[in-house]
Amino acid sequence: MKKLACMLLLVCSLSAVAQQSTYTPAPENLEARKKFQDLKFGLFIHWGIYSILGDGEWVMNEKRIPYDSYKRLADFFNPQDFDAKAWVAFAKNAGMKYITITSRHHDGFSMFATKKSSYNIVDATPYHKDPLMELAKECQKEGIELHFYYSLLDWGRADYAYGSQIVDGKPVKGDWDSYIKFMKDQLTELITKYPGVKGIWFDGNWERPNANWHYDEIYGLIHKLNPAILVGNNHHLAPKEGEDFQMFEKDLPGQNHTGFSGESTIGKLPLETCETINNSWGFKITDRTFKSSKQIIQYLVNAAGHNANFLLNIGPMPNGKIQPEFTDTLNLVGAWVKKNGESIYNTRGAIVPAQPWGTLTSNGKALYAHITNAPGEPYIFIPELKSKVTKAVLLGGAAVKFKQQPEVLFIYTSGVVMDPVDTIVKLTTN
Ligand code: FHN
Repeated sequence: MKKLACMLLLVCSLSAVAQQSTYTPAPENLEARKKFQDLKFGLFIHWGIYSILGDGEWVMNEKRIPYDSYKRLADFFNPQDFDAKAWVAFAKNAGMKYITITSRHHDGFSMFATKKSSYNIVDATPYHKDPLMELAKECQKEGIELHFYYSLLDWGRADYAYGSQIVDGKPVKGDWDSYIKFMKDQLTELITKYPGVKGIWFDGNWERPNANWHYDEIYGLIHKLNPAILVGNNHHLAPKEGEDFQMFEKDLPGQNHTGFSGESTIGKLPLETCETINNSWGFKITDRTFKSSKQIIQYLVNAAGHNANFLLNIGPMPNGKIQPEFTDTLNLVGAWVKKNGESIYNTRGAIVPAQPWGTLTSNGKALYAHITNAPGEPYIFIPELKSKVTKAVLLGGAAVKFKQQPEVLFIYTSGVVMDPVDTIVKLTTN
């Protein structure tokens, strides 16, 4: 009897905790979500001391470099050519509206001036400067939004105890409470010291899926410090309480080519998908598998059609420069976005399912049919279209013939010179 009463008490107190952690986004957060969706295109940057080895950000783990040996890289990290102005100009020129940069990756090295660990770019490298502060200031000046990537996983810290078994939500070794506190302290620094931070991008949950990450406290703290900050977590699962956007890695929402996205049921939050410009997140000197401007533009278009932002990753070199192959490609992408931006920025997608010929985006009364695969027939059709179309033109060009039947719209493409990247037909609806 006594046991039953205790259990009931436990159940009641647990549900009280659950209720307390129910998250109601603040009005400024809802506003920030909308703005974030409008931005559509962002630059992801993976940069850390690993770039010295030119073998990606997992090099310590993959090459089994002992932590104490790996740490020596800090001594050689001196990115004299880092120029926040050049990076922000690079993003703007490509048509990107926000930057998400690694503040700390799985190697545990902090790329910012933190008081919570001496293993950071200011204290542990001959560079002695804080690139994230310079970037934050430049982003603010140039109207580019800034998000910080933050790794939950840490290969080196004793309190994280990488490799430890998880029992009752905690690693058996290490000191979980100390690690959670450390993260909260660093996040506080990132949010309170750096101007204009708009989002936190967590990663690494998947390494300890059964751990209690104390997200109620961590997300609660972030929103307490700044209710408008958008929290996202690359856990590859359905969104959790307290998150403000949902991300997909190397997959469009609903796809699962990577095997990561199987449990990522699409929620109601703003969506984002990230992809690499070659095949690496961090700088990899041997990786020449550069995506073409056409592939990148079509990924952006398809992401928008799936109602998602596109976060395109680059891994800058250890000297702080961006390799010329990336600049060349993104110059072309930028020129395309400049010309066709009205069909991407501020739009929403998921209007109809993806079609064999391409996808649709919308903005108010305008619909944009993006024909990225030339149709076999001299027409395309858009099914399930509820609104009445009154006009169809090539974006910035001549009229296009169309016929609307109940819930199906035919757009006739004979005589239309198809663009191998994206033929955009702008439809006006009433
Ligand atoms: O392990 C990381 C990887 O290094 C990179 O940061 C990507 C970016 O989405 N996320 C993890 C893999 O899911």
